[in-house]
Parts: sequence; structure tokens; C-alpha cells
Amino acid sequence: MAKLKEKLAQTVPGLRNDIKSFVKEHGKKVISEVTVAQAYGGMRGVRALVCDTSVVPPDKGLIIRGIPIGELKDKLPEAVFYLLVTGELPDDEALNDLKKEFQSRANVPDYVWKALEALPKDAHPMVMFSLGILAMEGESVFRKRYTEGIKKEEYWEPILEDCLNLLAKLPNLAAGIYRMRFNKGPRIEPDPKLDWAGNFAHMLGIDDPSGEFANLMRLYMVLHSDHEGGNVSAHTCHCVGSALSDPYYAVSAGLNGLAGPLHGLANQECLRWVIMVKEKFGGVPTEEQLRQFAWDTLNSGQVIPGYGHAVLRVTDPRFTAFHEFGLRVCKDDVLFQIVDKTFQVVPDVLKEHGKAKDPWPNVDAHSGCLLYHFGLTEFEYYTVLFGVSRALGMCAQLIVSRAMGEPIERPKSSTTEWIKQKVAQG
Ligand code: CMX
Repeated sequence: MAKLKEKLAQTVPGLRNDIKSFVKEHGKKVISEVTVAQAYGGMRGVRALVCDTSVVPPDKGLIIRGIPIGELKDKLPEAVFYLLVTGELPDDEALNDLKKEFQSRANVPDYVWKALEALPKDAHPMVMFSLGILAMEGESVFRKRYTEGIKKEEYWEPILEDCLNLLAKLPNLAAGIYRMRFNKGPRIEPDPKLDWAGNFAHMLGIDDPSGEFANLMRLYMVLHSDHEGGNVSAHTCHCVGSALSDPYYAVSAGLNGLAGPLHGLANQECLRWVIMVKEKFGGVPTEEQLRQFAWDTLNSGQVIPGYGHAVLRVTDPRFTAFHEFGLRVCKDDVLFQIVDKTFQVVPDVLKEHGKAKDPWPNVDAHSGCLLYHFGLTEFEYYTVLFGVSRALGMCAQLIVSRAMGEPIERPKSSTTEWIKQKVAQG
């Protein structure tokens, strides 16, 4: 039995019993209230979801199973996945075991490539990615076992199996999409000696004599892996998975939410904005020019992509991790310098503008310029990279949800009339 499965087999029964008795004893305790403004305002701050893989304190940013993301930036994504699922970092044996699991399951079936080739040539890479995953649904072990009849206590086992199969294939699928969509030549076969993200870099086919692009991919995959449970992609995946739709359905659904410009697509939008700055000013602008450009963006009714956050109220530590990488690897790059200068100028502009609750940069403000530096210039593709990484967290959350025996999600909605009556009653 794979080490990760062995570990879960030891811990899941205790975890489930713990939650069961906790809810039995304290089920009536109130942990959150809902105001009218919250009901109409995207449920911001309402605590009605459980997610144990990570938390995002507004003043600190992402913490995975108790470890701040800044302390995980030199880990492999495989190790972070193990941490997300189990709550512990793997030892060398468990890490190597998981690496082998991913290597041995990496093959993407031929019918997926045929389905993708049938799409319009200008299909968005996120459409191709989500569809490629959905096309593989027939591979689901969970669906097969469920149809045969499986006990609820055992759901997590075939869900783990599906998640390992799916995650193993994602770098291969995503790299194949890159090469197909942007006419980069034939697909590159995975190298069985490489780690998950290293292999992804290899299959993308970006020239990488220094090995730093592969390092960027490792960092990228770690930084975007999870962001607690209420963001659009995680919540969607969780909700779909709660209907016992298998991980192919659930992750594909989550990715469709990630594809929105207020969520994962912001990295594409962000680089577009930075390149507009470069083109307008023929290089790095002065602070005053940049300040004016930011105001022009706001005055035309647009958001400044890469800034603001629904939860965070400080500079995103993932932005900081990318910034440190950029300082080490490409500090003379013009786009890096524009991102750097934007960081010095935009928070004050947003504060003066007075609307955004969080004037600080999020992760999307930085990732694009680093990818661009290494020659990955097709920014329509950037959300796919985010998606490969975020699938780690979505899968980890699915495994934990089924391990805990969570029921189908079904909150109560209300009509505006009901809310008005409720308010009138005082
Ligand atoms: N530029 C301009 N205005 C902004 C802004 C920005 N970067 N961030 C927030 N605002 C505005 C909002 O549009 C809103 O305006 P209205 O009252 O006119 O609707 C107001 O400030 C209040 O918004 P908020 O409560 O601070 O932010 P929300 O929780 O509603 O939204 C987010 C959060 C991320 C969607 C928003 O900050 C935004 O649109 N940012 C730019 C896009 C972006 O970077 N998205 C990536 C987020 C990270 C991710 O999920 O990947």
C-alpha cells in the first residue's frame, strides 16, 4: 500500500470519530451570524464551511496545516500535497513513494488529445484544461466502486485513488495543451526521473539551461496549491464533490470558477496591464507616470488586477516569495522592475481611491512577469498553471471531506421578500 494511503488508513477512523463526538456534544453552539449585508455581499466573513487543509488569516496570509507558506517555499509540491492531506510533512521514504506514484500514473489517454484537437483553434486554454479533465471521468475508480456498492466509511479510498491518478496526469495534460494551443510542436514525453513540477517544466519545452525555470515551476506549484475553503474554486469543488460527483467532475467544476477574471484569470489580466505600462512608456515609467496610469485605470471603471483581496489585508506572502525569487533571478528585467515599482505606487493610489478594503498586492500581481521572463509569454495560459497547482488543494480537500464523512452541501437561500419581512419583524 502506498505510504500516503497507509498514513490515512491509520488516521481517518480517529479523525471521523473525533468530529462525530465533537458535533454530538457541541452541535448547537453558534460560531457565526449572518447579516443582511453579508447575504447580499458574497457571504464575506460568514463562517459556515469547514476546511482543515489551510487557513488565511487576513493579517498573515496563507498557512498550510500550521506552517506559513513562506516556510514551505523550498519544498516540492508533492511534499505540500502530503502535508495538505495528512497534516504532516512526509519523511524521505513517503516523499519518494508519492513521487513514484505520480510518475507511474502520468499517462494521459489518447482520446483526451483527440477531444482537445476537435476544439476551435482559439479555444481558451482553461476550456481545454477543464474539458480534458472532464473527458477522463470514465477513469473514475470512485464512480465504479460506488456503482458496485461501497460503504460510506470507505469513500475516501477510491477518492484518493482518483485524486492521485488525476494529479499525476495534470502536468502532462497541461503541457500538452500548451504545445497544441500555441503551436509549439509535438508533445514532449514525461521524464520518469523527474519530480512532478520538474517534469511539468520539461514537458512545456521552455529552454532552461540554468534550471531556474524548473525551480520557478516548483515554487509556483507550491504557492498556489491551496487557499482555505471559501474561495470560488475550492468552494465549487467542495460543493460538487459533496454530491458524490467524483474528483474529475468536481475539480473540473472548480477550475471553471478559477477561470474568472476576479479569481485565477487575474494573473493573465495583471500581466496584460504591466505590458500596457511598458508599451505606453517605452520601458519602466517614473513613479508619477505610473501613479497617473493607475488612476486612469480606476477612472475608466476598471480594477487594478493583482491588487486587493476578499480576505487578505496585508501584502500576500506568496507575492513576497515570488518577489524574492525575481530579485535573485531577474532583477534587471523590465517587467520585473515595473511590477516592483507598481508595488511602491499602487497601494497608496488604492488607499486614496478609498474603495478597495485591501490595497496590497495578491499573488497574481507577480507570477506573470516571472513566467514572461523565461519565455512563457502566452499569458492566456497562465491560469492553467494556477489550475494545475490549485488542483493539489482541491483534491486534498476532497479526500479530507470524504474521510470526515461530510454530507451533501445544501445551505438555505431566501427571497428578498423574506429578508425584508424578517428585517421588518425586528
Ligand atoms: N482595483 C480597483 N477597485 C478595487 C480593487 C482593485 N484592485 N479591489 C477592490 N476594488 C473595489 C471593488 O471592485 C469594490 O468596488 P464596488 O464597491 O464598486 O463594487 C470595492 O473596491 C470593495 O471591494 P473589496 O470588498 O475590497 O473586495 P472584494 O472582496 O469585493 O473583491 C477582489 C476582492 C480580489 C475580487 C478585488 O479586490 C479585485 O477585483 N481585485 C482585482 C482582481 C484580482 O487581483 N483578483 C485576484 C484575487 C486573487 C485570486 O483569487 O486569485
